[in-house]
Amino acid sequence: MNSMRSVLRNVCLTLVTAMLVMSSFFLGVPSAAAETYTVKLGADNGMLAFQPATVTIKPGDTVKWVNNKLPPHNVMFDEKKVPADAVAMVGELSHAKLLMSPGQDVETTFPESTPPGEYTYYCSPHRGAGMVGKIIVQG
Ligand SMILES: [Cu+2]
Repeated sequence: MNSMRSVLRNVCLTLVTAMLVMSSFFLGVPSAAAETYTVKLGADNGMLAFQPATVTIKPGDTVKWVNNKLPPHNVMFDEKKVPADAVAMVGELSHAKLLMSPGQDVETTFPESTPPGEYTYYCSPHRGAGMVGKIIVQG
């Protein structure tokens, strides 16, 4: 009888330990998985535009720009059109190198510390033609 009790106690302890380990594992996983959004450089219809022109993301997400029509293009965040506390990040968010061939891509992962707000960017060769896009980072 005693040995039966101690076996039961051991089983209970093992179960409780397992549940604690599992719950701490689940707590460590971020609530929402990071996502990747794709933006085309040069619209399918041949317009000098980012497609889509506006993308809404959360900190931790990634934006991937894929060279499409009418290259060369690049991705330059405008330090005058990002949140004031994000001006120092403009360099690391941007991709100054021109993408020459269709299918080439660059991507930016917005760090968890990215201040929420609107981030306007442009393509250097086509800024005058209105090739401007926007990333909205949610809080
Ligand atoms: Cu361009």
